[in-house]
Order: sequence, then C-alpha cells, then structure tokens
Amino acid sequence: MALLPILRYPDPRLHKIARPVSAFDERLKKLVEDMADTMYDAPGIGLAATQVDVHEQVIVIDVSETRDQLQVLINPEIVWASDDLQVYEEGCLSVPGIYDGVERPSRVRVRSADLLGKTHEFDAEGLMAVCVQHEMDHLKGKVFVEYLSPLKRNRIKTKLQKEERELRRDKQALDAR
Ligand code: QAP
Ligand code: CO
Repeated sequence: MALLPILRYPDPRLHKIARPVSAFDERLKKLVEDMADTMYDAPGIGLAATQVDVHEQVIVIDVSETRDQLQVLINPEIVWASDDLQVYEEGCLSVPGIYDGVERPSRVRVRSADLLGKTHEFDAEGLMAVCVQHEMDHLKGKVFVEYLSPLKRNRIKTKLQKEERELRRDKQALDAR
C-alpha cells in the first residue's frame, strides 16, 4: 500500500491539463492502486491523478456506503448531459475543510476505458454524476472553487495559504527537535 501526497489549492499544478493515457501497462495499474489507497485513506469518494501531480487522464471513484465499489475511469468523456441541473454541496481533498454548492447537469452519460483499455459507457445520476463531473474538471485543470464568486474564492485561498504556512512551521519545529 502506498499513499501519495495530495496537492492543496492554490497549488498552480492543480491547473495543468492531463494528457490521455496511451499505455495500459503495469505502471498504470500501480498508479491506480496508489490513487485508490490514497482516496480510501483520506477518506474521500473521488480522486483525479492531477491531485497527486500526475497529469494523465485517470480517476478513481467510490461513492458506495460500504467503500468496496471502486470505479476506475481512464480517458473519460461526457457524451451526453441532461438539461436539468442540480446543486450539490461539494468538497475536495485538495481544498480541505471547505464545502459549497455547485450547480451541474443532474445526469450524464460517460464513456471511459478500464485498466485493460476496454471502453465502457454508463449513465450516472445523483452523487455519482456530481463526482464524475467534479473529477473530470480536475483533469482539465479546474477546481470546484472556480465556480464560486471571486470573493468566496479569495477568502478560501487566503485561509488555505495561512493553514499551509502553519503546517510548514509545525513541521520545521518538529524537525528541529
Ligand atoms: C469530490 O471529494 C466530490 O474537505 C470528492 O477535509 C465531493 O472526496 C464529489 C474530503 C462532493 C461529489 C460531492 C474533503 C475529505 C473529501 C475535505 C472528496 C476533507 C476531507 C472530498
Ligand atoms: Co476534487
């Protein structure tokens, strides 16, 4: 089991665009395993490779209560989105402690590949629809706070930068002992 460090907003690397996966090999399998370990440990319901500083189109999701329904989405595309929208209170492992409402299509049809490179299509609604769209945004370099007002976004940025400074200071104090 290997846990990967998660980039925290406002890290500029969260805005990099992920490239499609072309090699469905052992390296990809290891990346997916490490991402799943990292998501379950957090704990979270979704994680995009961008968040662990790997800029390839890979997502892991588990929205089940039992935490045993891992879904792996490689090179995902939204092939259809409903006209009706839903607002969901979103959070993000890269924006710890912050939650706010984001409006998105309530249902989507997704096409993506599995670890073997085989393409699948499925419909998502409810929490799964929110999660797929949130994680696919990460692959395009977009973080959910970018849907909020500039005022809210700046408050979040300032709060997280302050927390980051305090974390670094605590770590240095520990190292110096
Ligand atoms: C994205 O988010 C998502 O702030 C996945 O302190 C969120 O797993 C999709 C988390 C909502 C749909 C709805 C956030 C953990 C986890 C935090 C997550 C935190 C600890 C977020
Ligand atoms: Co996120």
